Amino acid sequence: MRPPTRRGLVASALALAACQRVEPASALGLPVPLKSAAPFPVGVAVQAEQLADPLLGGVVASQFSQLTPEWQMKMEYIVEDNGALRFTAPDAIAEFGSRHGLRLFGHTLVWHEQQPKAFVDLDGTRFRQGYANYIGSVVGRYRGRAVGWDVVNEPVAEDGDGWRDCLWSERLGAFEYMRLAFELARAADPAAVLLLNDYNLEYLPAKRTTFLKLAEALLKAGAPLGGLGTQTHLAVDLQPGAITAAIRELASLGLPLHISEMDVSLVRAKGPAELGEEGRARQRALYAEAAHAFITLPPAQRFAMTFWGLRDRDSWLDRIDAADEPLLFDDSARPKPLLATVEAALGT
Ligand code: 9MR
Repeated sequence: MRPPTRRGLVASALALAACQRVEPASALGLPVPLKSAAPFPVGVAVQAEQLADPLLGGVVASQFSQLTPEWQMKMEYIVEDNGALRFTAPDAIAEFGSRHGLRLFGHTLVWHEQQPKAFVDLDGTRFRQGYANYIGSVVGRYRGRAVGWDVVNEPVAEDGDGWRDCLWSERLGAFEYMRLAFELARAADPAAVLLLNDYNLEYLPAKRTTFLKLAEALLKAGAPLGGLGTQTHLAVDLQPGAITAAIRELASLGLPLHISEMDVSLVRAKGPAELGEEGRARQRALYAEAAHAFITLPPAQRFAMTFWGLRDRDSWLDRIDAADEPLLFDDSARPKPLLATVEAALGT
């Protein structure tokens, strides 16, 4: 769960958001905006307090066309210990998106890692009712504003041997908790695109196969599954061609795809530390391969390509190892050469 210190930061940042303004892209010395270079939505993971900062808000509004709340639309933020729901930060993110013409993408309704106390304490019927209330309330609140949702996040076991056990599967059934989540989300917002999202799909072909079989089973059961999310958290030792193979295979069901959380770690590679020029060259190549694989999909299958944070210092990877530089913008929110690499791979 989130340490209280970070939660505490949000309230003061949100107060700032009320008088927020954004800097024009030209004032930041930015190249062609990324969102103009891509013929599909380009997303970024954000936190409300970042958007309240004029510099960061300006870069986000000028470069991107879609927002994913990095953690403030998860149960860890929304569900209070007494079961009350709070929406201050996600509302601020949604409001920023409306004001600046960016799409909002909801992340994430049901995730094995998030098991709030308020749910653990509920017994049988009340658990199911609480589940329905949660999904209905959250999706319903952003009805007409969120273009889509990660309905179930990371359901597949790493070795591809079935699905993960979690509070939701134990109380509602291993398949039923997922099917039901899609049904409830559809009832709360008939227009939102509802996705199944998972990670390591380019590293682990067996996991990918199980993920696709799960998607097929959901469709067969009548679940309103509208797209597949492949998180694309990479390290620079990923073999060339692996992303392309994954994207092609995931596209084989014909559903829209979301590269939903892309970053490329320099330091998580399994070999020796890759902070040198060779690691950076591999990082550029992986970003280029992902952009190229995505743009060569049929247009109707390009839901969006989302980067998991703006600045390197914002990244979850930097909290693990501050030497990492996984994103497209440096610690001062200046575009790195990687941004031009991505734009070149998109054909601009
Ligand atoms: O980057 C997110 C980090 O700030 C949060 O503390 C964490 C828990 O909410 O989630 C991180 O994002 C994860 C995403 O929601 C699901 N895929 C893996 C991401 C990185 O851990």
